[in-house]
Amino acid sequence: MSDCLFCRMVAGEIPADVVHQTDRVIAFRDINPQAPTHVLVIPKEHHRNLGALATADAGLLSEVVLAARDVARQEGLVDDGGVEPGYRVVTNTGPQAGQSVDHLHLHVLGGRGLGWPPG
Ligand code: DGP
Repeated sequence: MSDCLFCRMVAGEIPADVVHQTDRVIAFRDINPQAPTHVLVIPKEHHRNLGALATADAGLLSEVVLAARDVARQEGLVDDGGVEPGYRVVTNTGPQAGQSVDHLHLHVLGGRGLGWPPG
């Protein structure tokens, strides 16, 4: 979609600090980080949100989740046994949840203590 910010980043029209990518998934640092690690993981193909992608292509959803795990591992947030220090994966859906870009993105957050519940 030509009017989608993240599609334009995928196309290379807007610069991105890319930390990881596969054929179908790309991960880049958030422009306004909320933690020492704050990376956005997205499918390169446009899907509006989590439910839309799950309906359209469950295999691609799995690739996005695995990329989030790979980013966390790369950032030193998880060891191979899946223990400390940990990380959080969040995806906002809809305006009340704070979704500001209508292209599915998983926020991968870590590197500090994260409170619960989120605001
Ligand atoms: P959300 O509010 O959940 O839809 O998250 C959108 C995120 O996208 C937000 O944390 C800020 C980030 N963001 C917005 N514009 C840009 C940009 O141009 N570059 C990067 N790297 N991140 C952006």
